[in-house]
Amino acid sequence: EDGYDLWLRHRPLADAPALAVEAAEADATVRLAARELERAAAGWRGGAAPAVSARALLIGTTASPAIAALRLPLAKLGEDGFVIRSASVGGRATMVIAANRPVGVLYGAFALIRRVEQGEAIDRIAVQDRPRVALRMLNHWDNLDRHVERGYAGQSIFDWWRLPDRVDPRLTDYARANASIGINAAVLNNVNAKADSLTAPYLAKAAAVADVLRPWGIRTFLSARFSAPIELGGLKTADPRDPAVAAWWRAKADEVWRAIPDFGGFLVKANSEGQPGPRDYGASHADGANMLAAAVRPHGGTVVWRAFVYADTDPADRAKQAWTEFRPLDGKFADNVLVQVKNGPLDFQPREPFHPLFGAMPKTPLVAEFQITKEYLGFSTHLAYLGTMWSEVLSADTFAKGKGSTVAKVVDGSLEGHRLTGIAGVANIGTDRDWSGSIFDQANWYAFGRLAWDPAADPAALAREWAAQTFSPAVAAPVAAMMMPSRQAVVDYMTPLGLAHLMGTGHHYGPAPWVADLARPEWNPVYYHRADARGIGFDRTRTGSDAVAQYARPLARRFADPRTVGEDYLLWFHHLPWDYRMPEGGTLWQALVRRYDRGVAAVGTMRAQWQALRPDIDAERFRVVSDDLAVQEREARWWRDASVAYWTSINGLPLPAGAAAPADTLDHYKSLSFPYAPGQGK
Ligand code: BDP
Repeated sequence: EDGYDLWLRHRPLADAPALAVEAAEADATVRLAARELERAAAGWRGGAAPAVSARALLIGTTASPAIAALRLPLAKLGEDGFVIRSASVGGRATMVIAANRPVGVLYGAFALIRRVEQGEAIDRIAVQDRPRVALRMLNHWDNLDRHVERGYAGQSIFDWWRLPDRVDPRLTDYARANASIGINAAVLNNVNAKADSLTAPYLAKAAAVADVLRPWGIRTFLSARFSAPIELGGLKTADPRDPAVAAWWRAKADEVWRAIPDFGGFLVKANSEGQPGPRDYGASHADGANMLAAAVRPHGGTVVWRAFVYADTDPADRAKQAWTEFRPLDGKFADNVLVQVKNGPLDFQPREPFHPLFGAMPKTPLVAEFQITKEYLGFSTHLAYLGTMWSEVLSADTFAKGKGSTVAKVVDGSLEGHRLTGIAGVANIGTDRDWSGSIFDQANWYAFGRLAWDPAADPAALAREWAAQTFSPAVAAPVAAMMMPSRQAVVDYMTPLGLAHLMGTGHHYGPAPWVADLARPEWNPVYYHRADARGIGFDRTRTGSDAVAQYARPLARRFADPRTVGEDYLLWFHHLPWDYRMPEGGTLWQALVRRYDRGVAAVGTMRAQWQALRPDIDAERFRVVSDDLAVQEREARWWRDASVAYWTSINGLPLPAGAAAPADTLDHYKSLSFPYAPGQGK
């Protein structure tokens, strides 16, 4: 049990249902669905011979007469939805999985398997389901040399060097795992893109990957480097308004679609962190996106344009820059452009308020971008279930069109009636046997797919669902009980009460709130916490950067008052004196130290909970998780001690009564360096 099988383990079940699967048509994807059902059923029987009286299971699309004749309510279930129910077929009681398209049948097959493995009786299963979001997309930050930026699970699974001649069978397992949770798009290369990925040899390689993904309902996308016309085409400019540039991209798009006929489109990071973009020529992000959109339009392609930018518009507050730059562009994007917005205004911190662009660009479909890989939450060593974090963002109310205008409704298009919709997750997948660098990081891949399918899904239910399949139904509840508070624990021991961006320079590993010497002010942790002898926190009210004004009125008012903002975003929006009185009693300083201690204690609790599960978990996975939890506890303490030592050096205050002194000196914590920490950009 090294974790390779993910949540698709299909272990023996008591009362295992025997299935006689019949595919109603010869389609490749429907055949895959049949094979998945047979494979699962064989696993449930645990090698026992197939039962003589197996349950009939008919699967297929409305294109087959057998399914069409059943007249199932598929009209409203769209391209990817499905129905599972019992019916009488030729006078015989039969389970049916039916859909409008083959991929819906595949999703139905995985849904049936998922339910059986959670203990549902197969003949009680009756489901109608459809995804709420059209593009459910992984973004791989994988470089062509297989280094994965912010990757903590080994090398890239895309072996560009050996492709297209050698196609790793692992890619099939990757596609299958994605399909099992509804993911239907993958961007194969890093947003910090090389133009090389658009050359003919690399397109042939990408085409070989696309061939593997296709039958599993996954479309291939590539990140495009905006200056490729210069680097590959020998043009003098990449100015989107230059007709030669537009012509180059049109020809390139034609070439890409010749290589990959169902290619999805381009993801673009422009004018951000050194990447080229339209702003280099005085053109806007809309000019750039629309030029590309015109190139891909004849092929039905999509441009996903990222809003993660740094701009000089708001030098006083980096968190304001994307809104200032993009909001005026609402209504200016072509209708095959999606703008991709990170969940928060800064950068995938353990906690941020939702990005103020959600709800602020009603005419533009916005993709929510989440980071599955844990760049800022302890890499793949710390156990942090992110389903709760993403759900917190998706259920946040933007108040854009009054109460109930949640981020989920912005993203699924229902608030403004957009049909082109998407959710993207920065993948945590690599060549490690367990795919994600740890067993529990698989849960984040899983929860991402399931939340992209249904942004209103309950993260606790998803945790139980994952645990039942990954371990066993018997431990689903206690494993989920470990997962649910785990992300708050990370917030508490790293960046409590709304603090952010206090990690070590470059690699983002470990605490470094003291860093103040980096070239750009907004790279420095001190820029974010602004602690001095009197207080701590970033004033984003009118007396400060006024970032609160980027939110809808009722929210802006709530955020602007330290008494109503709530503790989660307290120091995100406010600079407060150390002796500020907290609603819980005592001072801000006392509350801060209490949060650090609470975070460390929560990891101790997780360790104890895991130990109690020893009899129910296989030895191999039990041990690796135990080892990682020990590291996490040590590192949580390090975060707490280093942070407390630093804050006391600034505020000169004694430790609150009962709080332990840091184990080491501030100088010691400052002296630590990690030149070989994994996943760094390069
Ligand atoms: C930051 C990462 C950096 C990415 C960037 C992005 O540190 O490696 O390139 O986001 O999203 O969080 O483009």
